[in-house]
Amino acid sequence: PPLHSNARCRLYPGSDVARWPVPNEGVSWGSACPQYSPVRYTAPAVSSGPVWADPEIGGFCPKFNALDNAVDRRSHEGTYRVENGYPLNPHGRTGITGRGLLGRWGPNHAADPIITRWKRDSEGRKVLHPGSKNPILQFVSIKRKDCGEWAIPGGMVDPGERVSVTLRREFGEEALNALQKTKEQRETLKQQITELFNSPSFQVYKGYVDDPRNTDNAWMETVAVNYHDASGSSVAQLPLEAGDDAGKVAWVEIDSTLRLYASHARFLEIIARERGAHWE
Ligand code: RP5
Ligand code: MG
Ligand code: MG
Repeated sequence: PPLHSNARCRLYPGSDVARWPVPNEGVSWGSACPQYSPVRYTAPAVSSGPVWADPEIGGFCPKFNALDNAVDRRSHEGTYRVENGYPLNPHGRTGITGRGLLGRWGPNHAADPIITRWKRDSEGRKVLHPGSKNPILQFVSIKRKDCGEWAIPGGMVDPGERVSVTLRREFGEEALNALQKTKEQRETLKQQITELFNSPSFQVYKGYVDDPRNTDNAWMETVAVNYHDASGSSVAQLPLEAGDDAGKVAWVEIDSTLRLYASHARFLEIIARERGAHWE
């Protein structure tokens, strides 16, 4: 994988804290970086102790690289190092220690549902790209409220939650505004998406995410899964409505010019190639 770069963005998201500038040669923990003096930062939203966040390390000794009660502290990338009680980012230095905006020490697990359909003309025929002659895929994209970037409607896996449940729940919350619906409306939405979410899916990626919130001691990991509405008859017909941490939602065409949050564009490239769709 390429060296993480969002995880070395100059200003930490939602703050005016500047990361210590880690040069490419200094990213790996294995390379010497004698001048390295990262800034310690944990956002007030985390240090104030909400239910989704761990306490400070000291009195609190989480079981790293293990299932710690309901909190999964195992990494998709294998065993990570723990130094003086603090877990180390498996992709190297970020210029910040502490947790920043992330609640968990070590891996913070998310799930990314990638819902796709073919672009069709008014007669229902697949539209081919004039250059590549390949059919064009579209995916459900949301505009994140926190940074304004377009992204996959993903979210955090709750303690003990099955990833298959997180995928559905986050799609419902961010792309269908399920949290603002009545119980009856939610039931209907659930029935409408069940068929697609139960149909054969394709696991696109599992592992580290190059997220701007990552620190030396806390980082994002995800499982990204593609659900494809091949006939265009199920989710393709649903009324999209942004909700929760999404400000907007839309079907967006997939191609190599996409600029998305974190490493999300890489996931779409994998899907486009796998499905023989237009990419570049
Ligand atoms: C990214 O952050 C993941 O790929 C996922 O899309 C997202 C989860 O965080 P929140 O949307 O809950 O902020 O790293
Ligand atoms: Mg969410
Ligand atoms: Mg989200």
